[in-house]
Amino acid sequence: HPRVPHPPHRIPLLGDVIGVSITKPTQNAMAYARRLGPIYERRVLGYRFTFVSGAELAAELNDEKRFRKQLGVALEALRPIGHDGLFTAHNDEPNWSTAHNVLLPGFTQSAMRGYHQTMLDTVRELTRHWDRQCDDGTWVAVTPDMNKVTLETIGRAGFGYEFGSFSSEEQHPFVAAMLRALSFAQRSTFKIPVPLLGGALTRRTAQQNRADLAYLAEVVDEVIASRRANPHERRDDLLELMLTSTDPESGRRLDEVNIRNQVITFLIAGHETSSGALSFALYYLANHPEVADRARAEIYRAWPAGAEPDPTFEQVAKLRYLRHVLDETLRLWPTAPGYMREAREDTLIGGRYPMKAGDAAFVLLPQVHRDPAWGPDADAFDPDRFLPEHAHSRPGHVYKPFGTGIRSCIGRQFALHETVLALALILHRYDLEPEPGYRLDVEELLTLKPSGFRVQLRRR
Ligand code: MNH
Repeated sequence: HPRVPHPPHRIPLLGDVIGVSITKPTQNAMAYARRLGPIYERRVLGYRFTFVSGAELAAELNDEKRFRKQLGVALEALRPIGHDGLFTAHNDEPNWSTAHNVLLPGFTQSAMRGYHQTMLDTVRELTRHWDRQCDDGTWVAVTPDMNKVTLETIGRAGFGYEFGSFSSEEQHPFVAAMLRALSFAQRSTFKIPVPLLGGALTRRTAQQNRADLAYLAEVVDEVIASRRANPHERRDDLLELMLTSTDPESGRRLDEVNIRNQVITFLIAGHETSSGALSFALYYLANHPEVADRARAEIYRAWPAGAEPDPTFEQVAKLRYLRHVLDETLRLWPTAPGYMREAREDTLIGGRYPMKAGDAAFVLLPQVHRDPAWGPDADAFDPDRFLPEHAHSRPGHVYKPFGTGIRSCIGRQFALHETVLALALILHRYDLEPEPGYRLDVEELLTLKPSGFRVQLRRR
């Protein structure tokens, strides 16, 4: 069998540490993929990482019959935050299937209908906030405001809890604690202090991390307690499902500790990635006026210009072009930049690279989504790729911004509805003037987000 390519300059013991980036690992892995090809291996401090970025190999890894999710070191490092919550649970942990079954009814189409009004109210808080910064030359920082929208949305729609993000200029302390905890987790991936990799874990940061985790748990306990204190306010939401329903398959219910783990998981998984998706979409819309105009034409057909739109669930679901804008955004910048897949049995991938049962490879989505199989203009932003009549020119089984198989994203429909709704109201109401000279700077903290992207808003 041929050897899997690896970077030149392998150092004894340390391995391929030259060029490792702790702050931008995904973009770093993408740069190596461009040099080393559709599959390559990196060894760092005794760990071996295989990166797959070619469409054909990725399609194999996505096959549930041969492969399944593995947490890998990155998600293992998140266990102190998510424990056995859905995202960080091992495949065979009983709480995974119990929680999956208990929560599924919270993600049906009829459940989405139930969240629609809450999502709409939250976006209207954003536009009220933005109306105050319109037409006066203010540069509005996009990503922090998208964080506010998506945190409020999952808090209110999922758990009936308001963070009050729009009543203060500052981000909610939950967000600050969460970001520090994620950053600590990212830096603790290699379990040993590696100042060499930019990740000095001092006693002070460890102490801060303990305080942050305790604070996250405290907020979540308050979310749960406020529901328990108002039992008459029964709602159709995720918290109600977890507190009251039984897994029809096993007859089991979720215990107190696991519910807390799920709430933390949902508050993080349910807002970080959607916020990045909205921010990247606004970046592309602001920089492609012809795309924004086409999206507006569709939006104004539903809600004529000049009047306040009052979107229904069905109208939002019918915004096909805007949906393609989002699909294309998540092709170029899938905000969850990949996932690990482990072999169920000994196998060969690409017919020639052996993987033993339990061996894993990381599917490097942004690179898979730019494979030459997407065409010669794979790096260009073009929402029309997602027109049904162009399906034949897209490679099969590799467009996976929401992951693949049984462990794929449970919140996919939730994310699509909230983001399309938000983009529709924003485009209906404002022209977006991007800051001249801004070059896309993608910030990484497990998820990807545009950093420092600002716009001037003009009321239409
Ligand atoms: Mn989400 C899993 C991407 C929005 C809740 N999500 C995943 C995975 C990807 C992903 C990829 C699979 C990871 C893996 O295989 O290791 N998620 C996204 C993206 C968006 C998103 C790109 C927005 C855009 N996710 C959301 C929202 C919620 C959510 C919104 C909640 C309301 N996601 C989850 C949960 C899981 C998950 C929970 C874990 C599911 C499981 O393993 O059972």
